[in-house]
Amino acid sequence: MKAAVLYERRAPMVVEEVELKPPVAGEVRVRIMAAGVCHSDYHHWNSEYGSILPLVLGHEVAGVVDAVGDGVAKVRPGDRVVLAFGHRCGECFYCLKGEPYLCAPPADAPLLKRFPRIWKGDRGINSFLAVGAFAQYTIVPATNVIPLPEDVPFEVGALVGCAVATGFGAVVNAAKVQPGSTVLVMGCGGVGLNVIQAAALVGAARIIAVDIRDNKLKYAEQFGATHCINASHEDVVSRVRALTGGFGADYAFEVISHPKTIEHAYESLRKGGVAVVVGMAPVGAMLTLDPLAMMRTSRVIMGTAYGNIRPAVDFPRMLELYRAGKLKLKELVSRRFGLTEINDAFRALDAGEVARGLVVFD
Ligand code: COD
Ligand code: ZN
Repeated sequence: MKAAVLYERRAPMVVEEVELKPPVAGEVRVRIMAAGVCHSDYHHWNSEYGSILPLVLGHEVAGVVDAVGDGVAKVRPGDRVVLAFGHRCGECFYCLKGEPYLCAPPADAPLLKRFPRIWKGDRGINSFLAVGAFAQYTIVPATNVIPLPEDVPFEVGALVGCAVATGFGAVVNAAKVQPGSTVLVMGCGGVGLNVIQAAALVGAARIIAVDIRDNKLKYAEQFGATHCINASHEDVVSRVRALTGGFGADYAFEVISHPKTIEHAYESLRKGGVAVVVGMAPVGAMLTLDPLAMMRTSRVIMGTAYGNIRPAVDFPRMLELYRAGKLKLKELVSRRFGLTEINDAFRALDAGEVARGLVVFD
């Protein structure tokens, strides 16, 4: 198959012919139809987060089942599917507790020993987040495969795999935003726009969107923001105070990945408010928070990994919300790229040109 391989950080990915090992027991091979380009892919292309090169990036995918390993009854070749990324061993403390987004399999777990699945001659190539979606095919455990209804386009399905899951999950599963709330959303990219539309869906009264780009704030309004702040020339904390009569926001989501903007999110809260860290800050970054004020104001700061998503439970409900016209997902797709244009797709993401760019396959 063809895959886009990252051999060196910050260097262009190389689209080339590679070999994919066949699926073993419990696994599914999927022909990829659409793969979103997410800022986490960009982070791992750009910075040292511990991923080992060479690597095929991409983790937001929908496609068609192409082959199944022994013992897989859940899907058959020809089925349309959305993929969840990462591991869900089903046996660790967190999986048993219903928090599979925190899955911590033992180091010798078979599901970790599956890699590398992609080879170039005698050199193994890793698959980002156990998916590696910037390729014609991927192999994943059957537990990470969720059926995609016939009437939902592959592009929409792909977005459900990360941007929607992470944004919607942050609001609904992690923060559990209450109707009538004032919600601050910092960063209006593919994930942030889903935080905004999920907040609108659960009945937030005021949604204050922050970005440094006016085109992103336009998108934010289309997805339900009631107020916009351009942080390139406005002070976020004082603007939020002014917009809320000095009170502050009930919830503040940081969907950018900077320690400074996490601090601003926290400082924009009312007493008892909740700041939610969605973005992955650089390794080793630290926050400066006033612990005395934290105690006196009963404020909360929490993290959320992958929107605290349980794919088997949450993907179908997000797909149903799309089918019911309650989640705008087609509107997120602002540009399509072929696999050979992958480096341009990364440039467009970094330049802030797209709500979501997608790599599409014939
Ligand atoms: N102030 C305000 N907005 C800013 C600033 C700033 N200083 N800097 C950048 N922005 C804006 C950009 O203009 C852009 O609109 C937005 O922030 C970022 O959007 P995208 O589209 O580039 O990125 P997303 O939405 O794909 O991803 C953002 C995340 C923060 C989710 C991502 O970077 C991340 O950290 N993901 C890990 C979290 C996680 O759970 N991941 C699951 C798999 S992604
Ligand atoms: Zn992602």
